[in-house]
Amino acid sequence: MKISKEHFKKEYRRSLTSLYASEIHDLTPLEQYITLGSVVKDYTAQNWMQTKKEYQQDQAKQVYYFSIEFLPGKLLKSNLLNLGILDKVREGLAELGVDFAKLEAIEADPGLGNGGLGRLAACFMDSMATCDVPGNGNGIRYRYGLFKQKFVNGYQVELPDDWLRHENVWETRRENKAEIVRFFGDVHLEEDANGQIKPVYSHTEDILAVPYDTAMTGYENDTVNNLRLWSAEIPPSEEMDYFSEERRKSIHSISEMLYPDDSNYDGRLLRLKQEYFFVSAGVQSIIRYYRKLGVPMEHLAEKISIHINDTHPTMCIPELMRILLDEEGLSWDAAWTITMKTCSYTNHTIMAEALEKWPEQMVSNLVPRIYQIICEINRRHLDSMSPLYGVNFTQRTAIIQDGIIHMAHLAIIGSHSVNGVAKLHTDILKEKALHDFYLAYPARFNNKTNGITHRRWLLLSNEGLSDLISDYIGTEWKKKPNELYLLKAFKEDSVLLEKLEQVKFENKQRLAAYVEETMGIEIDPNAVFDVQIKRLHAYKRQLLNVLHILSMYLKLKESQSGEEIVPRVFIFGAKAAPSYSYAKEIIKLINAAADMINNDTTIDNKIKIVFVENYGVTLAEKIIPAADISEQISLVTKEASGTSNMKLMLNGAITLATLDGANVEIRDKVGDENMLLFGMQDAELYHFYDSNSYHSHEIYDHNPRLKRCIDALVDGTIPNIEAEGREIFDSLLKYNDEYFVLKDYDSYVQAQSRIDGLYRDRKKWNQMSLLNIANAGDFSSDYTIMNYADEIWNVHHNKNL
Ligand code: 26W
Repeated sequence: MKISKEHFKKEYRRSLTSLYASEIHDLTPLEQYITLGSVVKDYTAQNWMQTKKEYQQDQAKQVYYFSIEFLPGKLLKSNLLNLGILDKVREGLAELGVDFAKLEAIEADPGLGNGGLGRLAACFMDSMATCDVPGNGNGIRYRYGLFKQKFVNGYQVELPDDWLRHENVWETRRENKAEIVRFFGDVHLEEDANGQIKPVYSHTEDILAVPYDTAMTGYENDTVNNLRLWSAEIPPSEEMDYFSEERRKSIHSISEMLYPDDSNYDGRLLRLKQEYFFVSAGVQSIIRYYRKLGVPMEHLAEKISIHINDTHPTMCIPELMRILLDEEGLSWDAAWTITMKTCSYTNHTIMAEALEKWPEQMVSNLVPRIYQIICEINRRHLDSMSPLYGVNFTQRTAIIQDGIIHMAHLAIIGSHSVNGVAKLHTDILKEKALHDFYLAYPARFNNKTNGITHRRWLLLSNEGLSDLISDYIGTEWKKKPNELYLLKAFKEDSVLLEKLEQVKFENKQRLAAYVEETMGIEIDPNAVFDVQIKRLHAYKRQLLNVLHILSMYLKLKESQSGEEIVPRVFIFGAKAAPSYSYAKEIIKLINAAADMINNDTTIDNKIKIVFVENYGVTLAEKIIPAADISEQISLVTKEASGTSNMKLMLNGAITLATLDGANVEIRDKVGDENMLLFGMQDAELYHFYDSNSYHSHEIYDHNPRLKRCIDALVDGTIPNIEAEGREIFDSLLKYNDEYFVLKDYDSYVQAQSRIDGLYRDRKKWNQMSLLNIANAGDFSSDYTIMNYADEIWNVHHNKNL
């Protein structure tokens, strides 16, 4: 779709006239933004309809990506980039006297996710559209997204994220595609007129699920896929008669807010309701579409692929069985075969506390028919497995155990594919976490290492670097990201290396301006920007990072030798789940350390700590291009993959990492010499677990430098952390340091100490930076999605990559 600047300007004027019947300058920035949004939406509408029509006409196999979280980020700039009109629109608006950046700032960032899982789903939507994969996202349109984070006296405070207070220009309400979702009530099976066993429901509580669709534009192709987010509303049937406020509340509560836990299952009924709500609405709408194709139900798996993003959408399996059995009248075996061929599951974590285990009673009460079907799936699993593998094995893999329903077991038993999100993670699933299932279903297990969309995380958020790259290797890399590899040829090109340093410096200046403006902290763009941005979790070891900063600070203080260190700015971005008190204590510690160090005039600004508030997608786009060091310091085996590691690598940061998750594959690509590796490897950790021989206190007693900064937690060195310091001190020494912070401390400090020397050698540093960029193309989610399409979903994708 060729759109000229003049065409855009005409469209913009036409749109503001029809929307507001007034001149540009009489409009508020919000109105100017909404006008722009509606013009861009029009530009996508044609292709959106065309894409849908073609999929139906060609009866193309489609994939439905079920995820309880989506973190798309702001869509204005990415839609303009994908339409290929970003520069034209920016110039056109400027000529109309409108500042594009101002309008961009107004757009809400839909925080419909917690972290890695939700953002991955968004990167996948962008890549599916760009790779011409017939992909549909299916989730929940939360009225309130992930809480807004504020620091009050260094403590995290959560505020509601009212992201829909202004109109959301990108969504389209599809009332005519609404579905009814049934909860509670009784179900009994009865023989109907033609002898078929049919469930009869009574006293159910029905909810109207109304879909809101958002266009997912592909990059410079005419493909526009769909993200469908469901909203819970009062069913028309109930509109008329008496209606209690309480009932109204309970209906709306289903899509009211996102649960802010990102790796801690806490079995709330409302969460289970949310999971069945978007699953049932989604599967029913798929079957409604499929019936229109007029293809026998037996062939469903040839036309439809349902992907289960972690265990939260696992009820897709019994829900599809319900429809095939109860509405389509298929036999159990026929229905089961179709269901398994249609469904596939991705595991994103091995953390025990994150695995969903729902009380049988709660499930049977809320969704009785689904519960009946889960029981039958479990019974048949036990029947078929015990003769082959014996009772113990079968018991361990059972879905229902001691009144608990293990959702991961149901997801695996009901899917034809089970994948991990990085090589090490998938090996751990096979050898440890899901070993029994791997023995029973080896062919189902496969690895799909995560990826990121290089369009948002480089083209959009780091235009300086993108332009520099294109100056040297052309623009093919934009569509073929592994062409970034061509940059290797320039590693001795000092002009390029200097320009690379300049681009990084300008990004750091921009971030420094933002930090000054929003936090009043002055940071030096010549300093090393050392970045750790991810959810606050003990296994991600933000504590190890701050303990090193403390020891660096204390060393600086004590060695009045004015030791010449390269100035450091340690940048943290992290939200803690509101109920995760330990994580909130670490936030307080980091902020208290920041207050102390940032205001210590004796260290000549050599060290600064900047803990940015309300970290999310939009802030990540500001921080990542300015990063020199990427902190990926989780305890080995705990981080399934990580994706910020890939984003920071793509923007030229040097990765300081344990050999955990996808850090291993980053090392495989760029080489040890272009990273900073430290810490235990998985075998050593398993030895500690098996021998139960880890005693953190011993390390504390024999390492004075470490002891000094751990004591600083409780000896008043750091003001205002009495309670938190004690808690953290005890977690390390009294409760034996669950995440081996003390064990990895020395090698971490050692790796950190290499940074000064490397950073001072600007040519060396810039070469390392260039080689990281050159090797990051392979982590584009375009390749990840093509692997899913070829090896799991068996759906079309374009071959030009
Ligand atoms: C039940 C509460 C809950 C909510 C979310 C449990 C678990 C989750 C997610 C699975 C946690 C998550 O986001 N995991 C992250 O997924 C990323 C994408 O695959 C990985 O890169 C991260 O390593 C993993 O921690």
